[in-house]
Amino acid sequence: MPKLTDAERDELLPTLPEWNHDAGRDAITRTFRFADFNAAFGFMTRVAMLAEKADHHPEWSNVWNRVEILLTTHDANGLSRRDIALAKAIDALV
Ligand code: HBI
Repeated sequence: MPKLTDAERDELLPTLPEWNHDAGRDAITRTFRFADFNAAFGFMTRVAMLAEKADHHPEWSNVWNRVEILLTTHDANGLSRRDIALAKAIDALV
C-alpha cells in the first residue's frame, strides 16, 4: 500500500476536516467524546467491526467517555488511502 502523495494529501485531507494531521507519525488523529463510557465503548465496538472488515486497524485509547483515534499505515510507514477510507467510515458512525 503506497504512502499518499502530496497531491493526494492536498485532495483528500480537506475531506476530513475533523481530523488533525500528526506530522511526526504521518498520521491523522481525532478525539471523540460521548455521553458516558457505555456510549464510548459502543462506538469502539462498531469501529472495531469496521477495522476488521477493512483489515486496517486504529491505534486508539479510551478514557471514560473519550476515545482518541490515530490512523496510519504501518506497512507504508505513513498515511495511505486505507487511512482516509477508514476515517470516513468512522465519521459516518457519529
Ligand atoms: N492496520 N493501521 C494498520 N496499518 C497496517 O499496516 C495494517 C493494519 N492492519 C492489518 C495489516 N496492516 C496487515 O493486513 C498487513 O500488515 C499485512
